[in-house]
Amino acid sequence: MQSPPDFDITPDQESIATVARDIRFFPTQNPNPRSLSPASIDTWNKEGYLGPLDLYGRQSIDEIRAYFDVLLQEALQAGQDSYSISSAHLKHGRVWDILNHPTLVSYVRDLLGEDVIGWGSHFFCKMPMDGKSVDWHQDCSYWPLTPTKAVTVWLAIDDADKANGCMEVYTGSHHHGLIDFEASSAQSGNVLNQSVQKPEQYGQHKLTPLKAGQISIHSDLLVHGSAPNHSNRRRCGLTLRYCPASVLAYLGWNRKGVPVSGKASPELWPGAKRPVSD
Ligand SMILES: O=C(O)CCC(=O)C(=O)O
Repeated sequence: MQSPPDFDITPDQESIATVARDIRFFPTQNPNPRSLSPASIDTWNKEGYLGPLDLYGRQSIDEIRAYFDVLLQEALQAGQDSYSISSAHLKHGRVWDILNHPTLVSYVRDLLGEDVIGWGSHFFCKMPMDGKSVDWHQDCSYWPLTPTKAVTVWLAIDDADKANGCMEVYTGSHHHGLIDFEASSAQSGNVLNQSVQKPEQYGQHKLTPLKAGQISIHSDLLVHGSAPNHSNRRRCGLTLRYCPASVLAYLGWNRKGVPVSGKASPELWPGAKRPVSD
């Protein structure tokens, strides 16, 4: 079997430009959500962002953090950096289990419908004072998926606040389609490689502090990013990516997908297997 591709932190824009995509926000129509409130669905459609939502209690998130500490040590010892652990659900059974967490999946199902694929998992770990930012961007600009119906769940592994570089979003910016950006480089301190300019013209700025164990959810069209960690506390978040099973993935990205709710056509999403090791 071919090994699944890694989530490319800085993907090849030229490849993505070759595939035809339907890029716009598709509002959720769900009069009877089972886990979110109807008011939250309205907020989602207006703002493209939801949070904070409670997921893990203190003991569970402490255990997940201790587990991540080991993954991070291994990555650092292998010469990689603290942003390098991606497509982790395909390598680490415990990350697979987080991607499949029933409460988390029920929130996502309320937004995306019954048939849902989880296809991404990437730790964004800002070490104390590491100086790195995540410049303003839209996730869909990086992903060869169509139509643009993917969402990210951001799980706080550590407490995240303004001082250690929590996520910041421009609510409402998901209504602007694909927004122009300038290319940027690792030398500029950006973890990714795109920078949307003057984001304030697209929406309302919002800091999104979360306590460890809480989650937020954002649309793949939402402009978001995060400032450097100026504190002596680590700020790690695990991003978990989902889309409806009807979404088409190009460039082999469907091999990362796991049906987490309902059913999926094996032609579109063959269905990755849980890794045997944690
Ligand atoms: O964790 C961060 O600061 C950024 C995460 C992000 O850009 C994303 O979830 O797409």
